[in-house]
Parts: sequence; C-alpha cells; structure tokens
Amino acid sequence: MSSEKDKGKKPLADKVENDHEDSDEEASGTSNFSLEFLGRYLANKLKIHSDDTPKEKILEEFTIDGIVSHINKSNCKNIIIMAGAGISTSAGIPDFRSPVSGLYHNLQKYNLPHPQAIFELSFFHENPRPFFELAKELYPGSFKPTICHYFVKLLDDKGMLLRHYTQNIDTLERVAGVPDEKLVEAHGTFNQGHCLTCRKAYSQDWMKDQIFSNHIPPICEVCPGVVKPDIVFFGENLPEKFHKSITTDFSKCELLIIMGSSLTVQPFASLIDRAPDSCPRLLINREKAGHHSGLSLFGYGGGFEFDHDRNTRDVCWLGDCDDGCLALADKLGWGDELKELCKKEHERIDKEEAETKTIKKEETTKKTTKL
Ligand code: CNA
Repeated sequence: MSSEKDKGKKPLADKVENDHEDSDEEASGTSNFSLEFLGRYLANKLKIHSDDTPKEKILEEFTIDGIVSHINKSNCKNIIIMAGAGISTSAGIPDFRSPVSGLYHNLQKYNLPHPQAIFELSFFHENPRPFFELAKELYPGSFKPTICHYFVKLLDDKGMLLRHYTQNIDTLERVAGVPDEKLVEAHGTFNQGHCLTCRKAYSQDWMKDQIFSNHIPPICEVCPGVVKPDIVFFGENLPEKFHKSITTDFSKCELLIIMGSSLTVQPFASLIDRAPDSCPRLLINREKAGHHSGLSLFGYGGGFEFDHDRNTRDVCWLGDCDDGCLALADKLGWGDELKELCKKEHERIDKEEAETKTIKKEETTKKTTKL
C-alpha cells in the first residue's frame, strides 16, 4: 500500500506512512542476549507490555457481543472513536487507498509528479490548481453524513462519547451534529481557511464561492497571498487541539472504536496504543489494519493483537462501517433509533438544500429581470 515514495514522508500532516517492519522479522537473527536485554529494559522504561507477560482477559469474547457486554457491564461513559475516510465512502466521497475507487488511483488527470503531491505544501506553492480542482469534487456541502456519523452523534446524545478523533476533512461529523468540543479534526478541515501570507481567516462559504466561480487559487482580499483551506498538508503540523486532547483523553478511555481507516498515517495511527491495557479496542473496517502501528521493540508493544493468543481486548469486525455501526447499535438496542435519526436528518438536509436552490433561482431571476 505505501510506496517507496511514501516512506518517511509527512502526509497531510506530521503524517508518516507506517513502514514498520514485522516484529517477528525484527526479532529473527537479532535475539542475542544483549538485544533482548535492551528490548526488555526499554519496554520496561516505556511501559510497553512484554509478549510473555500474562495479561488479564478484558473481554469475554472477541466479537461485537463481547464489546456490547463490556459496554453494558462497565456502564461506559468514555468512548473514543477514531475515524478515517472509510466512514464517508458510502456518502460518495472516495477514500485514499482503496483499489480502483481510491483517490490515489484517480489522479492521473492532474499530471502530478506522484499522487501525494496534491497534498504537499511544496507542490501547492508551485502549483495550487490541482488541489483546488480536486477540492471542487470533494467540497463539503454536496454530501450527506452516513450511518457512522449519526452513530457517533447518538453516542454523544447518550452521554457516552468522550471524543471523536477524525482524519477526515469533509466536515460530515459537524453536519451530523457532533459538537465542536467532542470533535478533534486531526488533519484539519475545509470549515475555515487562511491566507498563507498574512493569515487572514476566511469562511467556508467564501472559499466555496471563490473555488466554484473558478477564482483558482483564491486570493486574499488584503494581500496577494493564496487562501488555503485549513486542511493539514504533508509537511504541516497537526492542530494544537489534537496534541492537547490526546494527552488527557486516552488515559480515561473505556472503549476505543476505530472505523474506516487503514491506520497507515502517523501520528494518528499510533493513538491506538495510547488506550490503557484495560480498554477494549474495536476495529470496524473492510480490511484488517493497525497490527503494528505503534512502537515495536523486539516484539514488545504496538498495534492490535487480533490474531495473537495473548489477545485480551482487541476485536476486528470486517465489513462496511455502516453495517458495523448498525450491528453494534442493534445489539445495544438502538438500531431503530439510529436508522430513524439518519432518515430524519437526511430529509432535513434535502429540504434545506431544496430551499437554498429555490432562493438562488429566485435571486438569479430577479437579477435577469432587472437587466
Ligand atoms: P485510507 O488510507 O484511504 O483508508 C481507508 C480505509 O477504509 C481502508 O482500510 C478501506 O478498506 C476502508 N474502507 C473504505 N470504505 C469503507 C467502508 N465503507 N466500510 C469500511 N471500511 C471502508 O484513509 P485513512 O483515513 O486511513 O487515511 C487517512 C487520510 C485519508 C487522511 O489524511 C484523510 O484526510 C484522508 N482522506 C479523507 C477523506 C474525507 O475527508 N472523507 C477522503 C479521502 C482521504
């Protein structure tokens, strides 16, 4: 999945593609005493679990039923969600890495030196047009939140959401009504923009107007700088809110749910290792991900343990995120409520869109009549 070019790069943020080697391979041929000792010493210092330390079994079974039983028994109030592009694909927004439909497979028309250049600051300074052309295709406002987004909203309504960490830039969590204080948009958002030269702030509507009226790139009103949406490019820092929130949230986490992410982009991917050992982790995704997303020292620590006999708390549910959320909601007794919320909100969005279209049409007619 990650090309040679990807390695060591800082994608859409401090993001670095996860190119850790398999820990068994790391161990092979290097397990002499001194390395083993060093591994144990560092693991101990860094509080990383050793493979052979017997650990308490946290879940009764490594299934959605096991997760539901944990939620009910421990009366979870501090659930953290980590989301990726996969929660928005059913809304019609392509992810990055899925074969055929993924964005990286469909960028030929922009004639880029390599696919990720479209999100690289250095390339953007040289040629911002491809990014803005792509932005037109992905622009928020044209898509409706999915069952997954409303599942997050429902968790919050029920007082069970500690925080929703998203890598997505499509703002669909906001559209679904997840409150700002519960949201960490780790890779930024189209919600706002700034002039790259004088830092004047611009609204989403202002940028949208500029981009869709073909004023590409949008130019600042007070200086000749280019206005860029606040999405985090390769080579840029993650928002302060991300760094602040992770230091306090994860130690409190009682259940971690990861949805629709290949967990290949750092530092986001290794957040899964911040959850305490007593915290169950549920991956809902089309493919397994995150096996070795964190620090791995001679087989110590890092990543999910789905297939390992030392697994005490990791569940992998393979399939579409919407179906996974519905399955979870059903088993919690909220299935109908979730479907109803989604239906009601989609109707509201459709109605608002129709009203906006009518108003715009009337304005155009008025203008033409005046002429
Ligand atoms: P990714 O690397 O493209 O991985 C997506 C993952 O989701 C893959 O493992 C897919 O198999 C899986 N997947 C796709 N659709 C579904 C589905 N319906 N149900 C279940 N699983 C599914 O994307 P990541 O989010 O892991 O990578 C992080 C990048 C992607 C971030 O920097 C984002 O900014 C960026 N991105 C965001 C959007 C968006 O805002 N909607 C779209 C495309 C890319």
